[in-house]
Amino acid sequence: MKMTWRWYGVGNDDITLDHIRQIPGVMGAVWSLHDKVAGEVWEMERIQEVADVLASKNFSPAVVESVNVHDDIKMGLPSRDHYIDIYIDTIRKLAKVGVKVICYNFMPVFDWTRTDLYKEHPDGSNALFYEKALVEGATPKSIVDRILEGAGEKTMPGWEPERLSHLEQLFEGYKDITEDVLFENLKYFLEKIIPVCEEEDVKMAIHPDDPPWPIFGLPRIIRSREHIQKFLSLVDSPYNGLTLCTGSLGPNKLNDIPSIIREFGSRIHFAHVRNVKVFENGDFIETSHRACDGDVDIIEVMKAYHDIGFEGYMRPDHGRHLWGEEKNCRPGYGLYDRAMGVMYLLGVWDTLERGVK
Ligand code: DNO
Ligand code: MN
Repeated sequence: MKMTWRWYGVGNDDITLDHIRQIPGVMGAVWSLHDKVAGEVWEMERIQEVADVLASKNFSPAVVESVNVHDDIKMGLPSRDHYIDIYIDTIRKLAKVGVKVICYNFMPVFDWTRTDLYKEHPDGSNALFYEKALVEGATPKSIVDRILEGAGEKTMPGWEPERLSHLEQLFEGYKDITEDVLFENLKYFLEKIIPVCEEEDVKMAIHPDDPPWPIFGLPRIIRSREHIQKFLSLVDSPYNGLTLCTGSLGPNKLNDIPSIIREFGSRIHFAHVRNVKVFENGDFIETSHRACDGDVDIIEVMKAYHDIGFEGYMRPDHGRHLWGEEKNCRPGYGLYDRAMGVMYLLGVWDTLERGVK
């Protein structure tokens, strides 16, 4: 297992590579060109620039999260071929600097969705929170406004104000897209890109839907064991793989994550590990990584990875915001709780490595 850390880039992240270097065991920085909107060309110079900065601090550039997929591809519009060509161009360029895994998602309109970015825990820390009834009774626009207002000046991947300002058009475009159609459109995309990935030795790793249920009538197709199985059979190649995110599958307690890891382990290229506490009414809040703090049994998750001999990349996913850091950090991406998360995950892993059961 190779431990990594999501980093937003020079001038775009208060947490520097020098900070990250001091967290034990982190060998790679998970990066992206965050100013690029879906469908834009990634220039080789920009890619090389990041790779050089990472190399200068001894970090591997092997994982990119995300290269976002244009909505025309998800909707299956005629213009999708143009955007797929651009995607292929990006895969080839990324391969040149040693990228081995690309994390992406296929969620219509919204990436992760929450109702509060800074919900307080009883201990005074705060974290991302989802109030189910609020989303069910709300309009998409009111949730977008709520999130963007909560974020203030902070930019967040998946919540680009520019793209979301066309909300009505986006919803109009998705009105006939059922789960089956979305699967078809994903298959079309994969059939074009996976042969290129095989040539370039870059593995695609789809991120599950967060939360793991349809919202605002939009289909969501990567949210359970059955969905994952169907997804993997769309194109049966090791290059068509998964980012297994425990915090995204976790809010549905029917998802048995350790058994999903054991079943599909050889197709998991990137592991996102985080914990969530799920309430009886369906609300959930993000917690520390510790198993007993939430409903995802992180120790069993790590055992499953250890048992299958997982050699892919892993990172702590969202953490709580501690000691006032929410004033500056990107929601979910503070330093302290994620650093503690790394230590917790490595603590479990190192213990398993010693053969202690
Ligand atoms: C939440 C995050 C996601 C992820 C994107 C990848 O769990 O890991 O927002 O970055 O879905 O495309
Ligand atoms: Mn994740």
